[in-house]
Amino acid sequence: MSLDVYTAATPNGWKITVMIEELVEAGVELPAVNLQSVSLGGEQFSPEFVAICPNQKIPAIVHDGRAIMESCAILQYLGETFPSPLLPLDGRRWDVIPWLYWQAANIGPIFGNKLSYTRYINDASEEQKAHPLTRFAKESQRLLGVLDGQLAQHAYICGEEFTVADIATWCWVRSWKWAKIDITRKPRVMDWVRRVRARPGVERGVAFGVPTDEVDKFSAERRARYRQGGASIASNWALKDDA
Ligand SMILES: N[C@@H](CCC(=O)N[C@@H](CS)C(=O)NCC(=O)O)C(=O)O
Repeated sequence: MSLDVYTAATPNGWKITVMIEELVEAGVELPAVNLQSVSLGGEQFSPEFVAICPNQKIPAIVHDGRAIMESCAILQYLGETFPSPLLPLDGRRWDVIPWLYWQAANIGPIFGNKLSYTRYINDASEEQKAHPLTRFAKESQRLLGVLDGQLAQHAYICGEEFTVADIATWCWVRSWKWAKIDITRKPRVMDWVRRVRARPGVERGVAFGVPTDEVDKFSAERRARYRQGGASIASNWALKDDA
């Protein structure tokens, strides 16, 4: 029985490759993992991919004949199917699950929108972008304050153990420079970003789809490629065609 992972080199995609590598680090025996790179230049709309992921976005997995979409649902599924400290299955589960939902409902959309307005949206004027940019920048800072509050109490978001909530949140917060979201005024958040990055499983997970010397940096060529791909996603050309 294999585990098929449909992903790409993006924050939501890396959540799953990091999770797989962290499960390996935790000593879990996984089935053969089959990583499939999905080109976000349009492959996400192909009938084959939509049959697996009706929402037309990576990541998605197929395990044991079951297709699952939504990165945080996948983290929960993998955490429950392959038990490890990454998702406790006793009462402490409820220390973690709300923070996984928090990431999915807050950090992902807000950081994602801040990134889109900062780097990708190219069919709106600076004036049109000003209000959403301010709103997403302010809300990002509020969310960083919430994260900081958790890290003031313990080493990781939900306690002293590294969990799926850290994986989900870190994969977005680590891209703070790319999204131009200043975390430098939050030393605890900065420390956590570095501490998580130093984990061998994380190191291997974020290397997916990226040249070895560009894991934490963007070359000019990769910046241009991301801008182009991101612009078509942020401006939703596929939906415009239907209008
Ligand atoms: N809520 C979804 C968001 C997934 C998502 O936005 N994926 C992006 C890449 S990070 C994507 O596939 N974009 C392609 C598109 O929007 O067409 C999740 O957490 O899985």
